[in-house]
Amino acid sequence: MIEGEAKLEKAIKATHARARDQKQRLAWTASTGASYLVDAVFLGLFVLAGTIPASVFYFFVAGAAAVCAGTYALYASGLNLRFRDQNVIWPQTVAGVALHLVVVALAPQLAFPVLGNLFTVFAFAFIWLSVRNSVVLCALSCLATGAVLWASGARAGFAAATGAEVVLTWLCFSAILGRFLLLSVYANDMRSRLAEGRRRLANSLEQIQELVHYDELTRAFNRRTLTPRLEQERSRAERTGVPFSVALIDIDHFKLVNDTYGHGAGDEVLRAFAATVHATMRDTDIFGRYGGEEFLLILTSTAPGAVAPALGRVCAGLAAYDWNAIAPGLAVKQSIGVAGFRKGENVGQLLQRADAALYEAKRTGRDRIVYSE
Ligand code: GH3
Ligand code: MG
Ligand code: MG
Repeated sequence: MIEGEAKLEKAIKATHARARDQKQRLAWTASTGASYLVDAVFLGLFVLAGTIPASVFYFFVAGAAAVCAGTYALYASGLNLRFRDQNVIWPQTVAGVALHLVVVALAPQLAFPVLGNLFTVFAFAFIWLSVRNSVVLCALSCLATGAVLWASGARAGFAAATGAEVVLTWLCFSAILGRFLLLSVYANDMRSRLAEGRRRLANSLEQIQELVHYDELTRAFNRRTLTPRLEQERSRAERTGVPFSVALIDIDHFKLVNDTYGHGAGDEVLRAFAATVHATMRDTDIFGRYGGEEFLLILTSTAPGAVAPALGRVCAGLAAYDWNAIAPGLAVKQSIGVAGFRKGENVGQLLQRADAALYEAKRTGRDRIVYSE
């Protein structure tokens, strides 16, 4: 994919994600509104029960409506996207705390249910605010609550003079609990989404690991994996004196396969070729795709003079494979260059000798194994 296209796709994805977030935020405003509505209903009932004056109710409804409308307007206009706090949590929380404390100041006889209700505001805020902002929120709220309670003095209470007030206060606490229950549902949902995200990340990581080590088409080791394995064999052989050999296997006239039967059939041949070598090679040997239609087989603990049985089994497997199943008339042959490790040489030199042997195999008619001198 060209760079411009990649950038465009990224921008489109970001736009979609932003739109989804904004939709989610608008939905939150609805639940904030519903929460304030419950509070307003309780205040209204306390007005009817004669506990507080109607002015407190009107003040609360006006304040809550202003907070909800302001937040909704910010989300709907997209202005919130210009802030660092895109969810506008901080202003909403400060407004919520202020609103509750003013109600306590105006109606201290309801101090405790209203202060209890404040914890629903805190609970939502703490999910989103940074630890620093949470500390600031706690400190400010403590100070402000202290001041309001100090000013309220002995009038601060929890409205339980009549049966109606007792029931209302009890319902008020139950409603607070109910909202914590909703919060728990939300936290659980968030936890399971996080777990899902973690699972997907682990899957992606597994895929990336696979891409790093294996060839995508044939699922054999790729060159990146083969090189350090070769180096490992070399240093082992150097240290212990146990020999090893390499066989470069190149499919003959593979270009012709592509040209005659199509690239898809060519891919299929590469897959079947690698799978057949895998099925017939020794478990202790190492095999991978070295490039295009060229494969490398590392024959561990085997001197070049002793590779014939192992290599013979691989060649017999390839000869027996039903290539016609891929395309009628298709026949696949290969040339192999073998070199045994010589003490003191490096991996590059070893491969060069195997490549020279492979070249010789091609030059002398293909479909054969040539051993490096
Ligand atoms: P030779 O016998 O001398 O090895 O001839 P050749 O045709 O096998 O070798 P050449 O190097 O001329 O062509 C190799 C071809 O392999 C060319 C390239 O398009 C094809 N090839 C490389 N990788 C792939 C692949 O992943 N899929 C397919 N279908 N073809 C591939
Ligand atoms: Mg070839
Ligand atoms: Mg080749």
